[in-house]
Amino acid sequence: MTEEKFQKRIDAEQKIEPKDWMPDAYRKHLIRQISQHAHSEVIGMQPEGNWVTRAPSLRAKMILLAKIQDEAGHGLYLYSACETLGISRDELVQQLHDGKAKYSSIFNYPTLNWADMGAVGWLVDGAAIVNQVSLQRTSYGPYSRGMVRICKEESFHQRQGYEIMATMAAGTPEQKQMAQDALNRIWWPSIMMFGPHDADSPRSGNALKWKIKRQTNDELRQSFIDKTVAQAELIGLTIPDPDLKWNEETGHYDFGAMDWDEFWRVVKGDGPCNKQRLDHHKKAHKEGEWVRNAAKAYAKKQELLTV
Ligand code: BYC
Repeated sequence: MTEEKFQKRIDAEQKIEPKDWMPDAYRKHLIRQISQHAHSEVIGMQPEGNWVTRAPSLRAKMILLAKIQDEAGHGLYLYSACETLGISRDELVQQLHDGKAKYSSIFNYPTLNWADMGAVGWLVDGAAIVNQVSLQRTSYGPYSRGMVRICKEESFHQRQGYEIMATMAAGTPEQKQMAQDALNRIWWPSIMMFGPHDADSPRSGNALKWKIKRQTNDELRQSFIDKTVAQAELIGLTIPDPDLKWNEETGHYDFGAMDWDEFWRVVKGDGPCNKQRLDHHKKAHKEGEWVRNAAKAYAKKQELLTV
């Protein structure tokens, strides 16, 4: 098949499946994006795992644990989708450990107190949903199907966070202040999750042409901001952006400038927790080696028993 025919299939909204012919650049683009997405799900367990033992009630602890387990599951769906493109899980993890594969910038910020669990669920999962709802229509079949399943779970995560924020905002003045402080710290990093502005996004051209991405970084960021402002107002919290203003003409909120120096510093490895996150992943991966070996040995035994 030629690239022209491939593009015709994309333009006709046909899904591309693992055994279909695809240009090498399409395959590579997907491996990069899906693996970054998978690594984000798994590294994203760390800032939340930090608060499991200090959750303020048994109910809160159970919900947080379930959420973190869901993130591990999302990582697994995504690694599996990525493996259908002809790369192994081992290679993907190695790329993460060697610093060759990225993961979302947001997870390089610390979670300092319980209110941060609220802000992460509300804003980080909220931003992730906006992106992932759009990715449900991505052109690669296994990625698209993974997204459908992930989105169903992610909407519970967003509510878990919003419930924490609403409860704290309606609590004592100190609790409300903690919720506001978490919003102040996590707001800007969460809107940076959508990536650079469209004009500075080198990957967007091909991603949109191949319908891997269905909307641009700026379109998705705007949609998230438009949805989230009213949610903050409802619980009496203030988005920390003095330039945030409803624009009658465009029908969207205008918002202030993001600190792109900070964004690129974090993306390139120099955020507050980059080293900690990666070191922890390497340690956990090494310590889990015996579990992987045992699982492989068990699978092998079952295979021998069935022949
Ligand atoms: N962080 O040309 P661009 C979650 C990189 S986890 C780090 O716009 P693209 C969750 C980008 O990779 C949410 N790096 O790229 C889990 C590229 O570098 P390379 C994760 C970023 O791919 C637990 C360069 O900057 N979601 O849901 O068109 C708990 C230029 O960017 C970031 C996904 O991964 C960033 N924020 O657009 C709670 C969704 N932004 O690779 C929640 C899938 C940009 O050329 N991914 N870069 O060296 C995407 O939708 C797109 O890949 C992005 C970036 C919008 C992230």
